[in-house]
Amino acid sequence: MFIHVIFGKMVAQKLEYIFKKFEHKGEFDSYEELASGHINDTYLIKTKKKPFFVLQRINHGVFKDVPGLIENKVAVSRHIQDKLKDLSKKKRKRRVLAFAKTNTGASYHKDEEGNYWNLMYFIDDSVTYETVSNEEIAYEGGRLMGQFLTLTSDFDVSKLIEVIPRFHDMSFRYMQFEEALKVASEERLNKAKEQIQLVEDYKEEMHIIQGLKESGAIRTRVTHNDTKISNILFNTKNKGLCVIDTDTVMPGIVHYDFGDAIRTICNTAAEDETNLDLVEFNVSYYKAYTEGFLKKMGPFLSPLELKYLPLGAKTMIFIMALRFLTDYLNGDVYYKTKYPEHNFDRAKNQFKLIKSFSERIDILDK
Ligand code: GN1
Ligand code: MG
Repeated sequence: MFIHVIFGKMVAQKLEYIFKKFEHKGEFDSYEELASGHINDTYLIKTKKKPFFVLQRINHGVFKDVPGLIENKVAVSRHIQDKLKDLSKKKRKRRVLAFAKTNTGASYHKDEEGNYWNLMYFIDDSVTYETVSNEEIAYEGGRLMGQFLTLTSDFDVSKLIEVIPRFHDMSFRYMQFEEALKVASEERLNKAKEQIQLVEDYKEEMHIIQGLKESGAIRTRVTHNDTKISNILFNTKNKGLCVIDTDTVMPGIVHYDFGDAIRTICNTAAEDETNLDLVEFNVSYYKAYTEGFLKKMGPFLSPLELKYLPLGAKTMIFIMALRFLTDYLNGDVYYKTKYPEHNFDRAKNQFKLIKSFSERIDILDK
């Protein structure tokens, strides 16, 4: 208990110190850790008088070019802000992330230990979900993600750096998996036998979209690349408000943005639920999300892009299963984990979801 209090105070002091490096009118009051991410450290900074802020330490072990990452997301936010200029200032502030500058005019602060920080304005009266409980939320999630992609569709994609090269590249993820097989402990290899076999079983089908991308048949766009449900802010009436966590905004294909949202919205349980009987693919949420998504994004898609959206969803679930499994085999070096088998549980969960998806969705619905 005592240790916790001391630790909490030290963290608060550090956060206050970093917070003061940025230009704003806020006076630090307290902080709360927002612990849902697996990579960065994120804190809600409560001030004596609103607005509140979100302060984030970007994991520079995972993101090799943090200044480039921050330039990407600030530029994309500005682009959206410009597009929304017909809205009142108050409304616009709720629809797109706004980043604070440091006292020296930069978009990030690098501290004495070499950590990178960025500060955003917190969007008040908003909620996020880890799982979806009704079709309206699924529909609104789709509408908002579709809107994000339409608003960024005229942003010059060549201006964005690839924050993590080959992020959703199946051949790359497969190669990492094969490397992990070589270094994994006997114990973990044995435990994961069934899942390792599943990777082999799905391999060919899961490379189809990669092939279409490489041949140029599917175009590269500005994409978000981490469109899980918890990265969509809703207002208190469950209307989609703002897409958050734009760290991985970079060139990509529409299928993975569609797919990652489906992966989380249509899972009847959280991605690390261990009771696999609770993990099912919810088809009515799939339909609702797709309807909302296509309402905005439909006119922007080619027939081929459209045709492969369902396979994109399946592929995205598989990529996550593969990445969680790979990290488990590597000894949990990438994702934050709360207990030793956490990554394995996440992988099993995703494999169960693909199974349920395959039973319920015709991937090339003609
Ligand atoms: C990571 O940290 P977070 O939760 O925003 C990961 C995503 C995964 C997600 C799984 C840079 O995102 O790709 O989909 O976990 N981000 C990175 O929940 O690897
Ligand atoms: Mg993220």
